[in-house]
Amino acid sequence: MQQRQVSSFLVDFWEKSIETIDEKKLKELQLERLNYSIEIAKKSEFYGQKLKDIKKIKNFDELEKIPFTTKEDLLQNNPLSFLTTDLKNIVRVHSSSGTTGRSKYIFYTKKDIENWADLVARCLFMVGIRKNDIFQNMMSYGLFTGGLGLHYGAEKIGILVIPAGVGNTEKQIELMRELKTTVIHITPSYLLYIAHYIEEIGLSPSEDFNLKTAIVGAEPYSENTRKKLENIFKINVYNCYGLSEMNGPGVAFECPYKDGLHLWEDNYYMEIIDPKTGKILGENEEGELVLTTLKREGMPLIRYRTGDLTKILRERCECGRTHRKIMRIKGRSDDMFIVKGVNIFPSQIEAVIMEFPEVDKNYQIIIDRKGGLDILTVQVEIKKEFFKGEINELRDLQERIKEKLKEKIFVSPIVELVETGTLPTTTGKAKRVIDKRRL
Ligand code: DLL
Repeated sequence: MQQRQVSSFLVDFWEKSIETIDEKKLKELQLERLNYSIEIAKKSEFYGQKLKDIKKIKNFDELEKIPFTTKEDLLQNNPLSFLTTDLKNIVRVHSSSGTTGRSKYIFYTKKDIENWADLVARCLFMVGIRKNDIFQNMMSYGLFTGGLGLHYGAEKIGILVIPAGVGNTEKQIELMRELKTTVIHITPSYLLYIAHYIEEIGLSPSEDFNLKTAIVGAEPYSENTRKKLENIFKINVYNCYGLSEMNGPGVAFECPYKDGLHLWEDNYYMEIIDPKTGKILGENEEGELVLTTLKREGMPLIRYRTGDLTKILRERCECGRTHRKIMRIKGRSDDMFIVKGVNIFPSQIEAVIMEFPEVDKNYQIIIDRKGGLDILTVQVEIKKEFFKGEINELRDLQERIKEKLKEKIFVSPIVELVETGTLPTTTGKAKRVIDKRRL
């Protein structure tokens, strides 16, 4: 197929003007938009009272006077109390469920949807996705933002979109082969599962498909998992971060340098805080990401605590984009579990086990308590060829994984090696940790 060129207007829009805006100008723009957000937010019932004494902000330090907005605020208040406009101006709602079982609702005006699609298009364009690509969107369509969010962004570029949705792996593979899909959007756990499925049915992930790019996000995964996926499929895997409260996917995205995610600072003002004290931290200091929407009109959120742990990278990117990068999300502060008094994130365990070539694509973490003692078990799927090998070699592998884990997480786990295909799989967000102490 002949390469169709995007119009020079779009190239200007995504590639030159906004992405590489001069740093000083970006700051001015952010300040102007912060004031816009605060003013417009005051129109909502929720912020009306909260922000009534806040005058025009002249520098970013003054932001500290504004209280954070939390997930609990969204869960406990009437969803409509966040609206800045009449419901008749709202054209879409998405939602995501909170841990308590209640849902957070996010409302969009027509302009909000347009703007979000532009942001997603910017992300896709950045990693070389163009009109002649075939894009299979393997994320759930519906209230979850991963489906429609990427769909509209991809359509903006003019790509052929296959709205495959999540699940039905056999159909996904058929679509990929028949329509010669070049780009997919998928969660890391589902992509690992698909790789396994493809091998099971006797196809080669790297040779029997036309894939060149995977956009992978919606849940934490390690750099080693990315490398594994890139090796299996011989494609580029780019990390995409977002959350419903901030539109959905497309808040931050990796450029071809794959060394952190550019967070679109003309649309979101970011701060990193100490999750315990709320104190603002500097660049290169790890903490909780706090975001303020800068362009959203229907439902602005001011100083929203995402719960996601990361840091702002000090080093500027070689790609030339001025929007600063954040480190791959380490996890959510509420993902962390404590075993024998030690704080552990599932991503730390994943990073260690995925380093071993014998390890296949799935794992599970089980925490239990016996006789007052915490017991951490890591179940790891091992590739068939190794699993069928010598028992002594398996024991040796088990020991090596255990030692490496102990070195990294400071707790000695029980390591159980199981054959590929044994552990439960999911097409949506993976549930890696089963904490039986809480059952
Ligand atoms: O997961 C939006 C999304 C869809 C992002 C598709 C990327 C791709 P929620 O369901 O509201 O929205 O969940 C948001 O998922 O706060 C993070 O904890 C986690 N998350 C999302 N992307 C990543 C990522 C969507 N790339 C929550 N790495 C966020 C790590 C991620 N965690």
